[in-house]
Amino acid sequence: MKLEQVELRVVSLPLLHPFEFSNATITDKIFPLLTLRASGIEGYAEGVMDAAPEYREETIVGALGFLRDTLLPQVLGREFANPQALLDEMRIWRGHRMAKAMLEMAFWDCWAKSLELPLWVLLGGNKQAVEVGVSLGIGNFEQTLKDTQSALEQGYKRVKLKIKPNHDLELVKTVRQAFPQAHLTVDANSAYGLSDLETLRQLDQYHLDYLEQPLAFDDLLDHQKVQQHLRTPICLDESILSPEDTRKALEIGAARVINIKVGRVGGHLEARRVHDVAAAFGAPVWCGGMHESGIGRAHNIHLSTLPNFTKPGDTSSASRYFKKDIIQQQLEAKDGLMPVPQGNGIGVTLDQQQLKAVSTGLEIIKPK
Ligand code: OSB
Ligand code: MG
Repeated sequence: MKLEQVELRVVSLPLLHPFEFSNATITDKIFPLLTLRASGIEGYAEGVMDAAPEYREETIVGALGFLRDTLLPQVLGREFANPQALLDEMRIWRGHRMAKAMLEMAFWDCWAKSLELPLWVLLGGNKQAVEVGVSLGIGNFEQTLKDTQSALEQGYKRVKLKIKPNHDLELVKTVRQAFPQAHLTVDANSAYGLSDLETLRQLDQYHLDYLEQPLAFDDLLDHQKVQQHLRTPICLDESILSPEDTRKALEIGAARVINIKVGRVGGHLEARRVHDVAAAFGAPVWCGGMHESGIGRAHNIHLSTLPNFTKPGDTSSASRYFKKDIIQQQLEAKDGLMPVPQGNGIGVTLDQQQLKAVSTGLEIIKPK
């Protein structure tokens, strides 16, 4: 496919409810959207980096600069036979996985459309719908109990609670008592250290499916030290940027479950390799979320059709997040199952009018 042109813009979608996690509170989902035109076909992807580096190091301005000044000048105007050829070209640059993922994912969308196949078929998936759960932000106990009940009534397969020091054991105890049979997990977004081992051990009594990212975003070794003392499996999110990270984490026993975010690890090829490495270790994976719009959500759903995605993902109904999405279709789960869009490529199309209303800074980048 010949890479002809890229459009970059920044989209700002107000969230229906502010979302608090251990390190930040998000009120609007702000993200860069990339439109690729390759061999006359348009493909789409969104970046999962935020305006500020509160999750990992990458930021929106950093990604736009890297794409505009470094990556795109090198690849625009050239032919790439498949996503691997494009990935090989990007290998010389360190890091910037979220930014690289934007181009790689849009390329997959174009490539699948050119082959007249849905993305999930090309990726090698085997499901028409994927199991999903919800991620609840930090709030008061009463609200969390209400939201848990409502999610379970709607059939969501798992409820994840955000925790932080002093907002942990009492919360989990309360929710567990109210819902003795529910699949519950917690996510600390790196809020704890080794000195919190006793608190983390106390979580064992609430039979959580897993404990997500308790320690530093860039650590594996201390996770291994904590995992040794826990019955509850640790699931790594922030710490896993690559298939190599996955191998190392599973080899030393730093985790037993892996959260895959296609944007965080650098695109679908890398995400599939993370999936394959985890499968080789017998470790389940699931698809994380970053409050994506319909474009990123559709990519996530397609990826989740791979066979080792055996735990429910965070790609719940778009209507839980936004009043109005930027796509024409509605990505809504029913009984905890999210249908996989069946058109070619990612199978969703932009609502141009809504996109215009919520985006700024359109840049059109062509070959030099
Ligand atoms: O750690 O999984 C996370 C949202 C933003 C940044 C990080 C995380 C999250 C979520 C929400 O947990 C997942 C979602 O509902 O999209
Ligand atoms: Mg997480």
